[in-house]
This record gives sequence, structure tokens and C-alpha cells, in this order.
Amino acid sequence: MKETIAAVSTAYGEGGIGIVRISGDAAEQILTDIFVPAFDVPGKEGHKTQRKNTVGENRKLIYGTVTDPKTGEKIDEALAVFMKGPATYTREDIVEINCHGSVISLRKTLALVLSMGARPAENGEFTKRAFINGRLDLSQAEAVIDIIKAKTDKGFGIAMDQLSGKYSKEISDIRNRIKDILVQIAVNIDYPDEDIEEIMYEDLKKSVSQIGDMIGILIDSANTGRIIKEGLDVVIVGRPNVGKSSLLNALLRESRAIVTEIPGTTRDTIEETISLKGIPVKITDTAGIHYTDDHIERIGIKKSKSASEKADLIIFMLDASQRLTDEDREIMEAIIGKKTIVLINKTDLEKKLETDEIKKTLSSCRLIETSLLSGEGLSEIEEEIEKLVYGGHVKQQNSLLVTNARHETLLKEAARALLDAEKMISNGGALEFIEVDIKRSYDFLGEITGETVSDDIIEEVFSRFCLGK
Ligand SMILES: Nc1nc2c(ncn2[C@@H]2O[C@H](COP(=O)(O)OP(=O)(O)OP(=O)(O)O)[C@@H](O)[C@H]2O)c(=O)[nH]1
Ligand SMILES: [Mg+2]
Repeated sequence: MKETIAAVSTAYGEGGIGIVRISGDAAEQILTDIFVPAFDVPGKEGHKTQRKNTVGENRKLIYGTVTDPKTGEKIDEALAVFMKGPATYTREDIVEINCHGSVISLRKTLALVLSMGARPAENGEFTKRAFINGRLDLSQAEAVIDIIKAKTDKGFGIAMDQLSGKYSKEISDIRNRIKDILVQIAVNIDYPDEDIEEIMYEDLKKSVSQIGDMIGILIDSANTGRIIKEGLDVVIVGRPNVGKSSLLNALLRESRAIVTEIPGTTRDTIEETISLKGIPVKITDTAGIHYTDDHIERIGIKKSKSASEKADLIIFMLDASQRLTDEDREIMEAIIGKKTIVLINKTDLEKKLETDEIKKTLSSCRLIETSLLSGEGLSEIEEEIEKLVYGGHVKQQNSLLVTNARHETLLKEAARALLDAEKMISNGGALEFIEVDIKRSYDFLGEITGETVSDDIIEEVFSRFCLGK
């Protein structure tokens, strides 16, 4: 018999309710032992009804008190439900006790449950049981972590899709195609003289390359997927007074950073996270980069430079009302080759800035004109950031995005194995060798859904969960 596990499944802290969850064969017995139902349930207008609360009735929420059977101590007033397996999250019997959301009540209730024979659940153990008992595949289980940790609506939506099995289906569709090829190959190896359709190497190559393309599309989506999950790191750089802090405030739509007409206002980096069209974006405002003897300012400038080195995207700001300075040029040189949006700000003033040199040096970068005083150009910046995240492709409502680094690695391995197979086919290699490579690809994909995964990986995946999930 499997051990019965228990944990507090809600976040610790003050809350309206908090839930202790129990899963396993002993769940029902434990509930019966520690829960005293209220026999009279108040009905309409305070009349007592005759309905009796029965502990252990399947899927019925009962009202009563969590009570220590040894001492008779009443721990908390609560609602409890027993859910008979296998139609449950873990496919085992589950009990949930809704206590008051008090750390004391939850701790005491859990301690009581544990004293009755359950053991503390490990991180992610409920979901792990759901996986082991076949309710979820591994990628669906991983989606549960992503749902809990989602930072934006979009990240949440992708994780929900993954949980629903949409993503697993795509992977198993690809796997089935590979399986068809493997069957064909096996038949040809086993019955070379029989009257079975010879595998034409040309056809074989075509099918393998088609599958490779399908995997390639998923791999291509991983960059976007990762950003939507983990966020885009944007750093605003420029010399003093060009309007960097004004831009941070405008994007945040609040006056977060101090803005003054005095150059050198911002001395330290300031970080804030926003949701930009569903994409979590971490924006860093930096100290204006210029030559200075001021010790504190120099430290700030050093920080600006190191922040921009790590950034996914740089917004390089210039002042439209002034000619290009050597300081501007120095910054420009430093960011060549990085993903950059050039922002020509203060276009409400008389224009003195010549853009030819900028366009030449940062030739692949988009130039946007703004006046943060009037808010002009702001939506263009937001659109450009969104476009960069989606890699310039038109985002499709229903296209799958790979958001999980483990999956990305496996997809790449699978694609590589197929490429090896293709090479082998081109060289007219033996079917046995081709089969090995194609089978490797099949197994890598199986690791995504957990069909061919090792115990170590399973341990690792679930260790990333929080307690009680
Ligand atoms: N006319 C005009 N003034 C602007 C515009 N954007 C910002 N400013 C003004 O420019 C000055 C400097 O703005 P900040 O946002 O503090 O500039 P900064 O780049 O953060 O400056 P440091 O922190 O000193 O590096 C302030 O007086 C702003 O009001 C604009 O589009 N047009
Ligand atoms: Mg500033």
C-alpha cells in the first residue's frame, strides 16, 4: 500500500481559508478520526434542518470541527470533503480540509493529520502521483508549475494549453509519424525477401526531413516562449538628460523615477517589471553615461554598462534637439551588434540631430521618434518590443510555443538525430543504422511527455514544484 501524504496546499500567511490536502488510502480514515461534523446545519432564517453531515460521503462538503480525538481539543471550524479515487487529482482518495487561513490553524491541523498516520508530502508529490498514476503526462505536470508561476495572462494561457494536452498531442503526433517510419524499416529489415514494398530511400529521406521541419517549428518558437515565461530584460541607455527616466515612467504609467532638467539625476539603476501586451518586461533605467569625475556617478555609469551587456534589448536614447556628441558616439559603439531600438526623443523641440551617422552605425536597428512630453511614439515602442519578441513573425493565436528549457533541449536532440538519419540515408547507409538514429529521435521526444524518461529526470522535474502541489 502506498503511503498517505498530506500538506498545506495553500500559501502560508493570512487568508480567508487555507487548505490541508491528504492523498492516499488512509485519507478517509484520517478524516473520520479527526473531523466532528456539525449535526444541525443552520438552514433558512436560522431554522435547524434535519440534514445530517456524514463524514466520508463522496464529494460532499461537510461542515464541522477539526478535533483531536485524543484530547478532544477543537482546533478549527472547517469544511471538509472526501473525494473517492480514481476520479481525483492524484487518482487516489483525497481529502481536503478547508480551515481558516491562519498559519496556526493550518499548522495544527496538519500536525494532527500527520499524527494519524500520514506523512508530509514532498514538493510536487501530489502532482507526481497524478503523473505516476497516469492522469497527466510529464509535460502536463510541468505545465502545472508554469500555471502557478505565470507572470502574465499570456504565460498563463500557454501553460493552460500545455496542461490541456494540446502540446502533448503535437509531440505524440510527431512521434507517431516517426513510429510509422520505424515500423516500415523494421519490416524491411526482417523480411527483406518478402513481397513487401521496398522502402525507397528518397521517400524515406523526404519523410524524415518533413518531421525534422515540424520539430524545427517548435524549436523556433522556444525563444519567444522563454521570453513570455521568464520575461524580457530591457535596458534604457543614453547620456544624461535625454529622457531615460521619463521613458521608464511613461512605460510604467506612473512616476517612479525622479525626472529633472538637471543632467545626472539618475545615479543608480532602477528596475521595474511591467506587462507589455502580455509579455513580462523588466525595464531598467540607468545613470546617464558620460565623462565625469564624480565618484558616485562613475559607479552608476559602470552599473549602466554592465546592465546593458546582459540585456535582451537595449533602448538607446538620443536628444533630437541636440547634435550628436562624442558621448553618444561612445555609447553607440558599445552597443553595436546588440538588439537595439534607437529612440530619438524630444521631437517637440527644434530638431538639430542628424540621423545619418546613427543609421550607418546601427544599420539594423529601428529608429523611433518620440516626445515623451506629449506621449508621442510611446505605442510605437511597445509595438516594436512586441514584434521583437515574436521574432517578426505574425503571431498566430493558436500556434504552440515551447516555453520549457528541458523540452527545447530534447527537441534539439531529436532534430539532430533526424539529421544524422538523413545523412545516413543520403550516403545509402544500411537500414539498421538509419533505424538507430530515427529511434533515438523517437526516444528524445518521448522524454518530453515522460514515456521514455528516467527516474532522475522525474525527480528533478518535481523537485521544482512548491510544497502542497
Ligand atoms: N521637451 C521635452 N523634454 C523632455 C522630453 N522627455 C524628457 N524631457 C525632459 O528632459 C529632462 C530630463 O529627463 P529625464 O527623464 O530625467 O532624463 P534622464 O535621461 O533620465 O537623465 P539622467 O537621469 O540625468 O541621466 C526633464 O526635464 C524632462 O522633463 C521630451 O520628449 N521633450
Ligand atoms: Mg534619469
